[in-house]
Amino acid sequence: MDGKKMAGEKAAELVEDGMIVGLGTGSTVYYTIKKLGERVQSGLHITGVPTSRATEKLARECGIPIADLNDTAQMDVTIDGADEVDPSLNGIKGGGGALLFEKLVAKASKRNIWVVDSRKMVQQLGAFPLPVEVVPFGYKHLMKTFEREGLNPVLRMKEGRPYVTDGGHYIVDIKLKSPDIGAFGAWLDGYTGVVEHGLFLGICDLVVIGDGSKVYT
Ligand code: ABF
Repeated sequence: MDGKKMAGEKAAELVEDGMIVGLGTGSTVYYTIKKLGERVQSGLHITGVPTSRATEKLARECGIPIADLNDTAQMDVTIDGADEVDPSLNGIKGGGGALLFEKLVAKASKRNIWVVDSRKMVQQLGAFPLPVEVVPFGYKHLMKTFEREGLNPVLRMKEGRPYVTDGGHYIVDIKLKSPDIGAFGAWLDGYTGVVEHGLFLGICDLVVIGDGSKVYT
């Protein structure tokens, strides 16, 4: 069986009646949302807070009641995907382009669960390029700075144009060079024009890993 499907469906079992659930973005949490939709059809009462337009569309198609983050004080649990996860449960997210809204929902959640297939588990973050969400105005100046730092910045494109996030920003993928990921994240946070980055540090509480034959947590 597909490890993504295993992990996604297993995490859906952790949702209890009456919960407010942050709904992540991507092809693994897709299975979580589908399974939650089935449970809603069988009588589960939850409210979903989506992290992207794509997830909102999927959740509505699955019959999951939706609320906006601004109308929600706190999520009981948020279930999301990730691109890389290290042994400390720090991760890189944003390969799907939803990192800003994902981090906003995650930081407003009592508990964060990531669903991944086993290939996402790494000893050290950085093989996956780090997504950095930037303001389009003057982004070329920021890219020049990243180039000077040897970070190999690449503007994310879609259909021949710069990819535009749900928040209206661009994404620049860079090389995570520093072994001190905390300091690197703080350095990025300090740059005018950087809206958010895909280092999710100290956020994840539990990873559900599907390896095709079984699920690990
Ligand atoms: C999303 O899930 C993104 O942050 C991350 O890039 C993606 C992983 O996608 P998938 O589950 O499709 O591999 O949260």
